[in-house]
Amino acid sequence: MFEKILIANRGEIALRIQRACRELGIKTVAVHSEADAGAKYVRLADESVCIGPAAPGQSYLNIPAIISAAEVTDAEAIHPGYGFLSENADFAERVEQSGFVFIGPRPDTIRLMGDKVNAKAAMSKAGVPLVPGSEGALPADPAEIVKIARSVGYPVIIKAAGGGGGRGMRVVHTEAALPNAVAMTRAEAKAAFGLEDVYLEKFLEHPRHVEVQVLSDEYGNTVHLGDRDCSMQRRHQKIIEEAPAPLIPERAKTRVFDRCVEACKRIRYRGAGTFEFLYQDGQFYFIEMNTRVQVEHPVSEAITGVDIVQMQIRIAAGEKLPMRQRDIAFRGHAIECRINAEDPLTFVPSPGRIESYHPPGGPGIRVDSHVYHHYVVPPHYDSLVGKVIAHGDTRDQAIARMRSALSEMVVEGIRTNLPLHRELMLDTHFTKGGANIHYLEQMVAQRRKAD
Ligand code: MV4
Repeated sequence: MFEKILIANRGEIALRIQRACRELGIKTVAVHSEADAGAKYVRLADESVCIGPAAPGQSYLNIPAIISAAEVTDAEAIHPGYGFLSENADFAERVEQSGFVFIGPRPDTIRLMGDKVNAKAAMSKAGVPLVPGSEGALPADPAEIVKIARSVGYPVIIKAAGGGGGRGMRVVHTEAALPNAVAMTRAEAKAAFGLEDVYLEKFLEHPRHVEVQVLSDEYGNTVHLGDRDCSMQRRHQKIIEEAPAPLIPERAKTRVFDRCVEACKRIRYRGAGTFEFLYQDGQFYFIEMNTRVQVEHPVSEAITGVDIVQMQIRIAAGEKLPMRQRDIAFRGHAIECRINAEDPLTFVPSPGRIESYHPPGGPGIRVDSHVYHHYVVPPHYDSLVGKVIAHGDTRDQAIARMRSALSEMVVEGIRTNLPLHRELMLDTHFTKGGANIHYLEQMVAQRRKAD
């Protein structure tokens, strides 16, 4: 096992990774920007290194500064967390070339999944179901594109191969609008991702976002930790996630879990990963694979008892997975609410000093947060101030525990979306389960009209 790990991230996930390290007897190095010098995760690390000014480009995205910090502190491995450099294949490659272990998939796997056209081709070969669409990137010939769209049927969606997570997409309802939409998406893709490849899919109008968590070691052992429903989102920012996804037949799930495990074995996947699907009318359709730990990983930990971050570290250290699929028992239901420093009505970020902080507790409640009384939420980064995770024997019990937790929780001095979460835990469309990806945006729009 490693003796020392550098954590190339900030906030709650930096703290989460430290906790996994501590339990494994591994020393930690925090890297931080000037804006995060007083942060809790910096104080709690065994060592810390300031890697640059507040702007992420000069600190948390500064590859030479991070690798230098690993060199001067004698760290053996680097955990990238989520966001920032976590899915940057060039970073993973430079970490390895500098003699450190990157805690994640091999650089070529990250690169493969970064190009959504290649990712889909790889998954299709392994029998993972895809959304109907173009086979590979769209050709240059507009007549050919029209043919493809006709065979798929309108509406279609044009996506940038280098995009993902909602960036670089365009919905097209008519043949007349197609050529211009393709040209625009290509131009944006080239500017934003340096890759002008675009592809076409049937546009699904009311899907749910359901994802599958996997763990894979270097020796061809793979397990899945079931699924998560992340449909409660606004502008591609998830705000509530839960595991398992409610109201989906077990047969459909088992089939898709098996395909994901098979795909990991085929591509010799290493580490933790997430297969993102759209689920509509009883069918799963693969859209993307994430090669990092995700914000919402705690709901899968709650229902399986598996520490996903520890597993990432053990796999990176060359250990074999300590369990087989049959050893993983799924227990109950878990829900996560992301608490953001933002206005609950307008969603405008609300950084500043927390004047009062009381996290909730009690049976089945977990809080992952880096904030504390008088902590100043800096304006330079995402607005996540913490995550409340409620676990229960049933979905109803998890919701009841979440309601209780949210009623106890106090975060004052800044605005937070706590009122929105309290409202959603009482919303019948949420409580009955199975709301689609558009529900939250529609609910917010309704509320605006009512005001
Ligand atoms: C889609 C889709 C409908 N049909 N693809 C957005 C994020 C990216 N991961 C894929 N996205 C979508 N792809 C087809 N063929 C609708 C979305 C989508 C979405 C997906 C998941 C969660 C939230 C979303 C919000 C808007 C659109």
